[in-house]
Amino acid sequence: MNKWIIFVTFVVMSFGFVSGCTQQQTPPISTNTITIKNSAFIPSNITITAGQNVTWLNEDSIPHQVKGENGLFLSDALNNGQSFTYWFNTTGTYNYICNIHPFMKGTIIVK
Ligand SMILES: [Cu+2]
Repeated sequence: MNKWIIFVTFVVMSFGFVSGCTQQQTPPISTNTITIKNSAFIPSNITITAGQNVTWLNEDSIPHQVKGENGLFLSDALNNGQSFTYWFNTTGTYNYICNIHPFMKGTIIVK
């Protein structure tokens, strides 16, 4: 009986350990980072290779929200220190803005 309880406890703990690991997945490795600072995307124009991703990192003191042209992608409102990553698998020119401050503009060229 005691062995059975120990076994069940072990299984439950193992399961908790595994699910704990899956919840602590590290963010995907970013190949290209655009910093948001002083209400601007830096750099505002970048060229990447198809299949790469872009991460926008908000280092500004106010929230920003990245929005692709034609609604291709839309981040949450990013507070300071938060980031958004999008994969570009198809070549083309992608314009985007900040949904909160539409005067903030950028372009990603995917080759
Ligand atoms: Cu903004």
